[in-house]
Amino acid sequence: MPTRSPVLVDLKFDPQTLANALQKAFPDRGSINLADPADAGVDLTEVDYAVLWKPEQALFSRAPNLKVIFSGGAGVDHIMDLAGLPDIPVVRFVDRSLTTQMSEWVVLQCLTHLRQVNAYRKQATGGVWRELAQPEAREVTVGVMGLGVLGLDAVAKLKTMGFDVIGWSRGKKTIDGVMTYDTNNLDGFLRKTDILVGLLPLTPDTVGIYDNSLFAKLRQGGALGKPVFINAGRGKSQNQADLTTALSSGVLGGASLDVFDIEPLPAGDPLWAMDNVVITPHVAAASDVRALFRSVEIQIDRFERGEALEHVVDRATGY
Ligand code: NDP
Ligand code: OXD
Repeated sequence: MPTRSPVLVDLKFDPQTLANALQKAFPDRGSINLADPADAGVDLTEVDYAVLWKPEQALFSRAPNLKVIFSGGAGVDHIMDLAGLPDIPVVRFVDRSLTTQMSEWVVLQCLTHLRQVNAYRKQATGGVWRELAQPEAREVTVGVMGLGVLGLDAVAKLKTMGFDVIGWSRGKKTIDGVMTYDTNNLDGFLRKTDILVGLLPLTPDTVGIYDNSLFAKLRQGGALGKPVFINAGRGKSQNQADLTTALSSGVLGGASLDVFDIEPLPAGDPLWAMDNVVITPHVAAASDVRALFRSVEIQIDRFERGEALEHVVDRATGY
């Protein structure tokens, strides 16, 4: 029986969690963990498969015979930008738990702005007992940009909470009870949107897409008064200077941000001090590394049986 190639693992995750998960992963082929000093200098020339999250830059010259690359997360921008990326399948991580976590975060942020959690927190610090105007979820239109695995689940859960939900994607989608738009009618979508949720991948087409002109087209005077921006896609899709100006000038009434153009968000960034902004440190949906390795095992088995891999990135669109 031919020897099976070990799986190369270069994941910038918590090293202990990674080491624990690798004890039971890939029992029939083993692994090479670049986070383990004992594996750091190992010869990678015969390795077929790699699981990567923000890998080392020189990886592809060290591992020139890879057959498939698996992303450690749903996003693949950390791989697609790498110099020397070989022309082999790149597979996204699609997972129930990751999807569920993202929808929890999105629904939490929409409810936070709907129920004015920031304003009540500010009142509470001053000992103020005052009721604020309270629209119902159905009076608020949430516009979701990106109707992929994560966007579709978020749409379904926002609808369960009673929000009026609309969606925008590159290709037109049909979703029961949801008005959908494609790239031919971004403005029509924005004009109806009170809370904008960003769940787009980072690609050449989506860099800086959330900018001044986009924020200016969101609906003013809706049930929340001013529009709100929520982003858990990628930080480089937001023009952060424009976003900061839109928040301070009142074009936007608030924001919830999990992703930033520079991460960690630098100390002293004006966004930290804005009381209408919720900041989380890129944690909306974290990969469960055990589930990741199980999924990689299943996909390798498919590949070696000659079946098609699932969730392969389209090189032309970059996601
Ligand atoms: P998918 O690939 O399943 O979906 C992407 C969606 O974006 C699709 O609906 C696609 O349109 C749309 N899209 C892509 N490019 C454009 C464009 N130029 N114009 C309009 N629509 C576009 O991705 P996922 O839903 O799985 O994940 C989305 C992103 O979320 C990831 O790429 C990652 O960056 C981010 N993420 C963030 C996490 C966090 O913790 N903050 C965790 C996990 C993911 P179409 O349907 O027509 O193809
Ligand atoms: C992902 C992420 O892409 O965590 O999975 O950002």
